Amino acid sequence: MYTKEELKKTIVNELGEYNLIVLSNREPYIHTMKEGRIKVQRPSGGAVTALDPVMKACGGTWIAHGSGSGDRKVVDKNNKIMVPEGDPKYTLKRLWLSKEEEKGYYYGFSNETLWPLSHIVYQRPVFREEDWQMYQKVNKKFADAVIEEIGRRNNKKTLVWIQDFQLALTAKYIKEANPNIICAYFWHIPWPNPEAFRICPFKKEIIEGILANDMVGFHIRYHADNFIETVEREVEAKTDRERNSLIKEGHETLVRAFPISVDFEEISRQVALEASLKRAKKLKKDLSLEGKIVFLGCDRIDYTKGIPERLIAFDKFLDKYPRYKEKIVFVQIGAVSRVLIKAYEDINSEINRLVGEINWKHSTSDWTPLIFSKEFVPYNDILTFYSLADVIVISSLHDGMNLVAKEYIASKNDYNGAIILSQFTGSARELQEAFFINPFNTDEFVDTIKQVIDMPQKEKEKRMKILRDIVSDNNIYKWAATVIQELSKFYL
Ligand code: GDG
Repeated sequence: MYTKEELKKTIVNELGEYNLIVLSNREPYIHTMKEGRIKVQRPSGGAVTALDPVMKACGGTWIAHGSGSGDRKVVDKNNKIMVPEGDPKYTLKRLWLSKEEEKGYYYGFSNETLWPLSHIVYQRPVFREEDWQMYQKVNKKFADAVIEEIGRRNNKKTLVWIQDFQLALTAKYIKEANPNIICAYFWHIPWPNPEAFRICPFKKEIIEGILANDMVGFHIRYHADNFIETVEREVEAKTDRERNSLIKEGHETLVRAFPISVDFEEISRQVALEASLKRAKKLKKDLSLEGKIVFLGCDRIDYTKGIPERLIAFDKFLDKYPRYKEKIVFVQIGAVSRVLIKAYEDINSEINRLVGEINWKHSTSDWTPLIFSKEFVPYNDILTFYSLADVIVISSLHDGMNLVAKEYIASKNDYNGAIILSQFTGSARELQEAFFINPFNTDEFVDTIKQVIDMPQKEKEKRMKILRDIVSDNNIYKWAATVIQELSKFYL
């Protein structure tokens, strides 16, 4: 297993005198005001889950949008705070956005344009000129924050590691201000095929923004290849097949696949703690899960995650195999997100409606088949839910990687668990011992639920053992080290 100590060594060896700055829209810690007191929370979302352990291991500065109601109260005059609280390991520098900026850049262009454009789930992207203007403005604001930060650092060499689709143009603005800064970019969601991307009115500017980076990473080769094909069709650039890079106006961008992961060891350790075992017992009792087969869904509530599809499959399963009534419970947890957007309001109502209908149809006086909580769940409790669930169901219609699958595997110290996994997730490429489904195919989904229940325990354990070896060998520290090593080979 690749350890955080090894990552630290890699950073010292490869990054040497470089400063590391991470940029992302979402911050890793949010301070909120509740009843006059400040509380700190780790928000839901894949990029934060993956990068927080990396930053804890290697230090540096993380610049992100300060979105919490208590965020301004706790930062110093440079908008900085050391995190995590109690055991500070790196600097979080917050930048502030007006309501207008957030509306156009985040809700509008990021989540109503780029998100549906990149996920092939038949949700029509919205193209609004005013959102695009705001997206450019805020991307520039992030770049300015980097330049301001570097100004204070006496010209030390800097590597800026930019995260995700909200910041596609930032490298361009950084390079305009200082071409010596090395920029690496990681796109956390799928890159669609060129036919899907070509409808975007701002496609050339987006591609050119991304090509300002020195390296661009995707989760899987398929997304990287889609990106290369898109560039070849849309702008004038040369492809170097040997180096797997794109050259535009003399500037080279390496294109790589780096499958992201989780902190396997830490999750494994957390779920084994006495407190966690106690919490699991209590949760089972409180939710009447004792003696039941527990199926779990855990997602940020999003229309890409295939939540209605899994509820419908569960409903059909109970229709087809009524003998499982009262023996099985499906628990769906995970926080609502992007609530101001109509498509998210719609998916929330659809899930509420389905849960109501399915429970009404199948429940008995002492059994409710579906438990649905859309409240934000503290991360420790998420891990506890994983540890007690017999099966996790991941039915994304399209997903860059999906970290829930890997978190679940890391939590199964006793090998007692199974994964139903959509073939349209990035993680499906690695997790070959999962039970695969096409979430659009309800009958196959129902049969897979049955197959998992029927599979002998020994066989399930064998599969889980293989899955655990895969995730522990390819943990988040190895992911980060591979990115740094690849950059260092060419640029540092
Ligand atoms: C994007 C890409 C890619 C969920 N609800 C709560 C909560 N979560 C946590 C989970 C997990 C994370 O959020 C979700 O990560 P995913 O990877 O499953 O999905 P996205 O948020 O869509 O992430 C995805 C990822 O970026 C990384 O590159 O894998 O494909 O879409 O860690 O545990 N956490 C807490 N409360 C919740 O209610 N604390």
